[in-house]
Amino acid sequence: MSTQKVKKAAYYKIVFLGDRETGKTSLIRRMFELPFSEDDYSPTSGLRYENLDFTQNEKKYYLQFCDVSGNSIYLELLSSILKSATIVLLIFDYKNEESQERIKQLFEIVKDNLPPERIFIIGNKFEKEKKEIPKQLISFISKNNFQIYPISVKENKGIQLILQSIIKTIDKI
Ligand SMILES: Nc1nc2c(ncn2[C@@H]2O[C@H](COP(=O)(O)OP(=O)(O)OP(=O)(O)O)[C@@H](O)[C@H]2O)c(=O)[nH]1
Ligand SMILES: [Mg+2]
Repeated sequence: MSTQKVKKAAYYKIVFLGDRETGKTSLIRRMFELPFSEDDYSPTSGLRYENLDFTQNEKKYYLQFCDVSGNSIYLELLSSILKSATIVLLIFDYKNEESQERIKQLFEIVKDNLPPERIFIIGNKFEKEKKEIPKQLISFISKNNFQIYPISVKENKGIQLILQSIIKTIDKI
């Protein structure tokens, strides 16, 4: 009797972090091409994992999205969540200064686990904003040489660029 071993593909873990209501779950839903809904906010409790498999240029990518509640009680879990992370998305809300302060705190934890090129700074709810770096973040962005990805999950803007940057980063691993 012969047994055939099927090699399981490795998933790259992409962690979504940010304050409550910054739009992490909505962003993941968009990446799955699910419709956006502005009215029914239901906070994520703890962690949720969603796997996204797709093919680009005949190459298969297996992504495991880890959607982390923005409630700060879950911060204790962060170091274990980050252990096997490939990329971390730090998400803030252009309309909410507290959420901008929060990504600076999160970065202090994330930077011990990942190099800067694996940390993406995402500004959501970029709708009628001017194309400026929020003043809370000016020195943080320049000190660390980051770029901001301005997106609007609502208007479906900027999301493809994030996916392309995830792929580019994975291709270099
Ligand atoms: N105007 C606007 N609202 C958005 C956008 N993205 C998300 N929202 C709204 O913001 C609220 C919070 O969205 P969620 O995706 O649940 O936020 P979250 O970051 O997952 O929140 P937690 O799970 O509590 O951490 C919802 O009412 C969304 O409809 C956006 O691009 N523009
Ligand atoms: Mg959520």
